[in-house]
Amino acid sequence: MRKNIVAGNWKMNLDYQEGISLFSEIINMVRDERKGDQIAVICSPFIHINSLVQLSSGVVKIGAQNCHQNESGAYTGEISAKMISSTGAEYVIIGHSERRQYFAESNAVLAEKTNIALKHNLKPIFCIGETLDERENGSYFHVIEKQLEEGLFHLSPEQFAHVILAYEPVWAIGTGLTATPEQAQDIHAFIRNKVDVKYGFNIADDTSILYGGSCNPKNAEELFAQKDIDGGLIGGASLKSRDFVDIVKTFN
Ligand code: 3PY
Repeated sequence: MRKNIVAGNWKMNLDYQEGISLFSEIINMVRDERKGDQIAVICSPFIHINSLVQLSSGVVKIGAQNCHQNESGAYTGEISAKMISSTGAEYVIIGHSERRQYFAESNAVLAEKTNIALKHNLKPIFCIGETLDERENGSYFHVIEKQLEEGLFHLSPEQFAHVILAYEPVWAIGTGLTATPEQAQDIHAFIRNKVDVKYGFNIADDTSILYGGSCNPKNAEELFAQKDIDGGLIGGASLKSRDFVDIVKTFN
């Protein structure tokens, strides 16, 4: 069954105390106000993860924002999927456009990160999306297809069934610009169709495809009302408890 998911991406924000305090607000509000069976996830910096898992009592799920592609070893400063999983976290964002852009993460590396995340029972939230240039020169369908084929389509159907997709147009990240609901639906339908061709109708129909890119309480309702949009990956608005929980409640 396809799930509605709202995942916050705190990025590199909030020191330890600030993170705990924001999460405590979020969890109380989600507990009191959520009515449906939508899933709320917070993907925090690594330093918070263990404490958030302890506080969450499963009401809000916890994820990381990245993992290394190797099992373990001499990679100073890196964090492995096994380490993340050992805290009780259940999700990991893979291939956010900021990682692709600032850390030169290629589709090939992201494919390896996906493999190791799945091996350690983390659900990848795999991000795809085009830049402004690619949107303007009309190559965006091709770019997204390539990201899917090179990053994910080596997976078996059983593995792919654990993947959550997030369409994040790069031109809408942190810019205040948002894809219109029609633009987003167009791409989400295209993505679901590619998954259908590769893995068949049932897996495609069950895959949650989230929209990300300046999603906020004002635009979430219209975006999430689209047939192929199953929730959001939320940047700035996840740093405000009221805004984040209002987005979660869009599915009430
Ligand atoms: C944004 O909304 O800015 C995001 O990058 C969400 O991941």
